[in-house]
Amino acid sequence: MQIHDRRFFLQALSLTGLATAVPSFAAGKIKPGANAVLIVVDVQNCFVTGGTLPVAKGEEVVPVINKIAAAFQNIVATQDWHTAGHASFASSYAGKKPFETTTLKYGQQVLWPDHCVQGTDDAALHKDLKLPTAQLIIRKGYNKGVDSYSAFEEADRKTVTGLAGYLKARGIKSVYVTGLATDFCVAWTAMDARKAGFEVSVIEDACRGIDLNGSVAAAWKQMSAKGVKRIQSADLDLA
Ligand code: VGL
Ligand code: ZN
Repeated sequence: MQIHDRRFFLQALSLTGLATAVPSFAAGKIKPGANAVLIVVDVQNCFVTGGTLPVAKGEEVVPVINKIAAAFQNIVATQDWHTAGHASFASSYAGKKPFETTTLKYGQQVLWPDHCVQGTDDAALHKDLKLPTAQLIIRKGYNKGVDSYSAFEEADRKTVTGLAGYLKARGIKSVYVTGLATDFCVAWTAMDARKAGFEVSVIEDACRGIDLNGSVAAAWKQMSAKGVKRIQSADLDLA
């Protein structure tokens, strides 16, 4: 039977409601190869329930990412890794409250509760995250005066983390981004990966957002304008 015929056959079956009895052929699913990397962004205690900057339902990404990870030969995790008294903390400024903004040398900065301070349990990766094959952990946001949502470059848009060079040196062409938070570190990482010349997909159900004044919708719009693909974990061939 030709592929074409098989598809027609499956369609016909689904019309009769019989398709559930037929095993999936994973037709058209994405199989990440040796030149693909999974980036797991900031799945840390600080960003889940009980953390210092909890993302609503942030912990729900953990089982999804654990499942996806099996399909990747290359995995990089990131950790938000701030100094105490960091410039992105509202507590560093008299009269400022979390989620207000300020202007720093490099531009607008959202001010956050103190979070992900280096070496604290709050900054540790979530205990249920299972990435035994991860090859690199990139820590970011460790320069006291500069934030870094992106795993590629800091908010001054000058200081790089080295991740682009690492991925290129290893022959990586496609980047799949997951983790927390959709509208900040995931989106900035995905857009910077595009800027660095990679093919980029964000796996939506493996991410959760903070959503300040519609920032999740805005982030998807910006990502899409930059050629970032929006996919679901079900689009991957996890066989
Ligand atoms: C993040 C706000 C502040 C993130 C990190 O991981 O998305 N958001 N620091
Ligand atoms: Zn941070």
